[in-house]
Parts: sequence; C-alpha cells; structure tokens
Amino acid sequence: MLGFRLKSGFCGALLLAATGTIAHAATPADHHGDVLVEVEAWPDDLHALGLDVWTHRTAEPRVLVRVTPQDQAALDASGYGYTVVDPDLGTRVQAERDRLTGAAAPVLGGGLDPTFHSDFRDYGTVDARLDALAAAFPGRVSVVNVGVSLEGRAIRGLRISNPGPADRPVILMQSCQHAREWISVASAMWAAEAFASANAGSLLDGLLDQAELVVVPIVNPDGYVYSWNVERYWRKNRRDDHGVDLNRNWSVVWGGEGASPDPFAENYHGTGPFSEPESAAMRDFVAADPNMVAMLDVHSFGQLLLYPWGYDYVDSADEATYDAITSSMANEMWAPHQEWYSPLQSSDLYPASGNSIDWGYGVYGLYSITIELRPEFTEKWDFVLPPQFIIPTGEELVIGLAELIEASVALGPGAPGDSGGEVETSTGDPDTGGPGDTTTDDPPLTSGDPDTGGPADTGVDPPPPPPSTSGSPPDPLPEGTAGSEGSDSGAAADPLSERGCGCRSSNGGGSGWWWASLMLVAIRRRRQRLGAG
Ligand code: 0X9
Ligand code: ZN
Ligand code: ZN
Repeated sequence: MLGFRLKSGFCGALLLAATGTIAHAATPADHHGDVLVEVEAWPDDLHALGLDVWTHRTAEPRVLVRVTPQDQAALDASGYGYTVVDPDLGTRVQAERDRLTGAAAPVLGGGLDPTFHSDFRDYGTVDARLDALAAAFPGRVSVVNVGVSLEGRAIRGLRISNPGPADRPVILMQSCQHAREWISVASAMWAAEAFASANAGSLLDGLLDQAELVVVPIVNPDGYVYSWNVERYWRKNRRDDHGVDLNRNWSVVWGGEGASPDPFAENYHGTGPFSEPESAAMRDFVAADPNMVAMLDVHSFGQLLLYPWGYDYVDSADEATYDAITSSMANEMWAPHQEWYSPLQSSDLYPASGNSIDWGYGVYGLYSITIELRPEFTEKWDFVLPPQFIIPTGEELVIGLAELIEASVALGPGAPGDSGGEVETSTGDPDTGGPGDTTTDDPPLTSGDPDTGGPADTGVDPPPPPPSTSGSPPDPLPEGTAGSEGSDSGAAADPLSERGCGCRSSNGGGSGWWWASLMLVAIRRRRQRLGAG
C-alpha cells in the first residue's frame, strides 16, 4: 500500500473543529508557546517546582505537565526526563474559542451567510458564494474564470492554496457536468469552504501548503438552471432542444461505447469532441496549467470511486496505482459516517466513452477519478435528496479529496495512459494514439473482481440508514417524477444509449429510480460476465 494514508482521527468532528479563521494572533492569552510534556516524575515532585501538573493520580512516575516558556528553565534544572506531547497548546485553545464564539462553525469566514449549506442553492447563489469566499479568505482563495456556457452563463471556480511557490501541483475538482446531480454542487461547495477556512496547522492547511486546489462547482450552469426551473431530472447541457451529455463529449475515444449518436438520448455525445462550450472550457483550463496533476469529477449517485478506463473493458497500465488511491480514499471516507464508496474501474459500471476522466488520464496523465456521491442505490433516494444529506456527504467528499491531494503530492505527476483512441480536435491536443484507432495493447479484463468486499458493497444491499449525524431525513419526498418506465427494462443491453429511443417527449423525464435500476442491471451483468456472482 502506498504511504499516503491520512492520519487517524480525521473525521467530521475534527473537521468542524479545524475550520475557522486562517491565522491566529499570537497573544499571551492564546497560550501559544505553552508545551504539554510527559515528565518522568511523581506529581508532588513537580508541584514542589511550581509547575502546572495535569496528572493527579498515577501508578508510576509519569505525569502530564503544562510548561510555559517561563517554566522551561525550572523543568530543565530539575533533571527529570521528559518528552513533548503537544508542542503548542495554543492550537487547542484557539480551536475551542473559535467553536464557542461561532468563529469556527463549519461555514465561517467574515460575513459569510452560515445558512448557505443548510439546503441546495441555485446557480446565482452558488456563483455569488464564490465571490464571498474570495472576499472572506483573501490570502488563500481567489475566483477563477473558466469559461462561458452556451446560454452565456459564467463557469467559475475557486483557486485555494496557501501562499507559496507557483509550481506546486494543482488538483482540479469539477462538479455538475450533469445538471440534476445537485448534491455534487452542494458537496463541492462544502468541501471548498472546508479547505478555504481550514485553521493554521490543520491537516487541510498542510495540504494547501503543498498543493493548489481548484474547485469548479458547476460545469454545466445552463443545465443546472434548467433543472431548477423546468425539469428537475434534466441531465445534459442546453444545446438546441435536446442537449448534449457533457460527460460523453471529451475527446478520448469520443463516439465509442456507451455514447449515443441520437441527440435525444440521455448519453448523446454531441456532434464532435468538445463540440460544447462547457467541456471545451474545462479542456482549455486544464491544458493551460502545466502543474495540473489530478482531476476529481464529481457526480451522483451510487457511492462509487471510478477510475480509468471507462470507454471500454480494458485495464489501464496504472491499475495498481488507481486501486491504491481509490482504496485509500474509500477507507478514509468510511470514517465519519460509516458510508462505503466502492472503488471500481469505470467500465465495470458500464462503458462510457468520451468521458472526462479518460481524457484527463489519457491526455495529461492526471490521476483522474469520478466520484459518485450519496446515496447508494436505493428505492428511497435518488438525485432528489433532503438537505440533511448535504453536510455528511460534503464531509465525505472533503476526506476523499484530501486523500487524492495527498496521493498526488506523494506520487508526483503521472504519465498519460494509452487509450489508443483520442479523437483529434481542432485545438491540437497532444494525441495518445491515432484518430479512430480503437485497438489497444491492453488485454480484455478477465480478472479483477469489481466486488470490493467493502462493508456496504454496491447494489446488493438494503437501503442505507439515514445519515447518522443529521437526524432523521424526512419521509420520501412526494416527487413529481416521471411515471412508470417499466418498458425501458429492455434497455439493459445498453442502459444509456437506449434511453432516447427516438421518443422526443420522453427526453429528460426519466426518474431517478429508473436510472438507478439501470445502473444496478449494468453492475449485475458485469459481475456475471466476470463470473463474480
Ligand atoms: O454516466 C456517467 O457519465 C457517470 N454516471 S452518472 O450517473 N453520474 O451519469 C459515470 C461515468 C463513469 N464512467 C464510466 N462509467 N465509464
Ligand atoms: Zn453524472
Ligand atoms: Zn421513448
């Protein structure tokens, strides 16, 4: 196993305590400079020296003592041996004060509306929050302009890092290629804010010394707005009257398996690679940054960590690395709420050519991972979730992202994977193979059980319990979703490309449960193919 596991104890509770102001003023009352030491002596021996002894009863000569700068000489003169347990008690004091004064509520920072994360937010509110965060944390956060959508909306994000060298590795997290996946927006904003507000000395703060994080919470603003105002289950962008699936519009094996040429299919790939301004803007943003090393593409739902290749059933040359990274992420993400995110090669879910992570990996060698957030596949929840899901899911995303940053820093830049099939685009992206060359040196996947054996493995378990830290979510929402799609069961042969089926009026009207059932069918079929039961 690679050595980039996060320290134990990194959990939601710690995260709450770790957020707040960036820097602390070192006044005497802050107890900065006070050290906690373990001294090899009896309590009374140290009382006699006038020290602040914290251990009252002990079976052996071993006690905890708070040693101020003024006390240090007396301790050293005493001759007792000691070890430092905590080099700066001021950090604890600061964290507690911040919490009790509200300065370290999970959503802090000067003038930021603390109710932002209490529910899902529309495009304008999310976009305004970016400016608010940049204003609240000027030393660490700035707004980045990525591009403009088809309907003219800004695609913007945040660059988050501590002051430092300009050539540090950059990790990109992009959300909401798919309009209806609202939890991806809310969780990304939570994660961005957790990093932005991380206390000096915290784990997240340490990562921001070593790397830069870029968060683009809404890649598909037109679709997101449409999902809010018109059609809740809209997936694609707003090209013409049908839309394009942005996650089939990237250039690596564009137009291959799991992408449809039917404009009205939910997985329509568009008229060519990067035909859409939203995917093209992300491409250009990545291409312009030579320090980019990783890409986390955030979706919902299913609680999955998906890695290349996704275009077809072929292993990548970096299978072992991806397995290590995603296993590490899943293990850490389990901690706060005991939710399991199953690591899986993307194509083991179903092939989806022209997706973003195949591009990030295939063209630039980015450590590229798709995360499918909560919920798991259940009959109760889908893209529409009660707001109580936001913070727990956000906490899980923060941890997964932190793990990916740590891994990326530890591993250093990766090499482009050979998909053998990037489709040329007019901008002259580096090519990983000949256009239209769909052959590959990689053998078909014949081993490698997609069943991770995790505590809550995908697809075969009963619905998960309510989020543990959020109280009970309300009863199933009275969703006005599309009616029965039972006849779509025939789509199992190719779950996505059958969706359009030439029936224009049905476009975008699929229910979340319909979608989840197709995912389940795809997983089960894949498992059967692998003989994995
Ligand atoms: O189909 C997609 O684009 C993603 N799932 S979603 O339900 N959010 O639409 C998954 C893409 C991952 N790649 C592959 N499955 N190949
Ligand atoms: Zn998606
Ligand atoms: Zn139809």
